[in-house]
Amino acid sequence: MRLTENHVTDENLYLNRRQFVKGMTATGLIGIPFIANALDFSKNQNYQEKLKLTDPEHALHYNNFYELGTSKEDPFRNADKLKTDGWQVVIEGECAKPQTFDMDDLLKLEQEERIYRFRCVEGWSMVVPWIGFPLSKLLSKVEPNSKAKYVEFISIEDPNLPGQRFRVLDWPYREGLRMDEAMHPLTFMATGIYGESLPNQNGAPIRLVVPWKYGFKSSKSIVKIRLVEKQPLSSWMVATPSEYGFYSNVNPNVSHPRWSQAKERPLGSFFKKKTLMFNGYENEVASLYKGMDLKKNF
Ligand SMILES: Nc1nc2c(c(=O)[nH]1)N[C@H]1C(S)=C(S)[C@@H](COP(=O)(O)O)O[C@H]1N2
Ligand SMILES: [Mo]
Repeated sequence: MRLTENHVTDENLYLNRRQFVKGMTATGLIGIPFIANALDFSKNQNYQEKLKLTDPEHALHYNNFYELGTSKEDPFRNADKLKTDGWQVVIEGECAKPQTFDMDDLLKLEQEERIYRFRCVEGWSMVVPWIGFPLSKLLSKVEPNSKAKYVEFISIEDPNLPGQRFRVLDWPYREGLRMDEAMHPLTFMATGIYGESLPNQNGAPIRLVVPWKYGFKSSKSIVKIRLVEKQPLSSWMVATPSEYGFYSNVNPNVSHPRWSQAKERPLGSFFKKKTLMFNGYENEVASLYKGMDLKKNF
């Protein structure tokens, strides 16, 4: 399965259907289950940029989560197929104190809210308030050693996930970051969104958010984090090597092989706007890539 431009333009179709569903709710025919548990968190004042937030109606129903299906509404529709009870995150590899964390342990870390821009490689974008903690806080608990040059993220694998019955990707979903990217203060582990626990379709119970990279780098439903010496291969690099490189930093000057990345359409808007270098986080992250050719190192 390869991404097509249909994925970019099918939102209108989806919107019409949502309007219909909304209408039915108003007449009391069906209810849309909304997200359940409130989280304890504080707003991190350093990340409260005054950006127009995406309507949750879009961010919670127009998703990419191929484990739950490849159409935009599949993850919401199949959300109950993802079982998050007893979830654990294993951290292993090049570190002094490999550990397995229960979700309770992770929720005991101080939870903060941050408003971030998010840009999918397909050309849509959103602005959402995530809740969670910086990945660096978690990684420092296992004490990475000097061989830990990269971090690999492994998502859930479960034969009951409808999307994993098909080999649209080499399961489980895998992504990676360089160690300095992983330890960057912007790199975030999200446990919630819009003030509530993450809904399944957005990657419950815990996902990565790397706001200066295309959305596919932000792995959902993570079960394992490995500290490794060599650059890991991501599922997308295996599936479509000509399209996806390891870095995948948002860059309006480097086109996707089949479309321009100069503009993006915020979910819920009919108009496109210019895409910003590093998705607007250039001041924070450009120094990570000093001396690198950003056209070659897509
Ligand atoms: N495990 C997993 N993580 C994933 C994906 C996926 O299919 N599986 N899709 C990625 C892509 S392409 C995007 S754009 C974002 C979408 O996140 P959202 O649905 O919360 O907006 O999740 C990313 N993380
Ligand atoms: Mo994406």
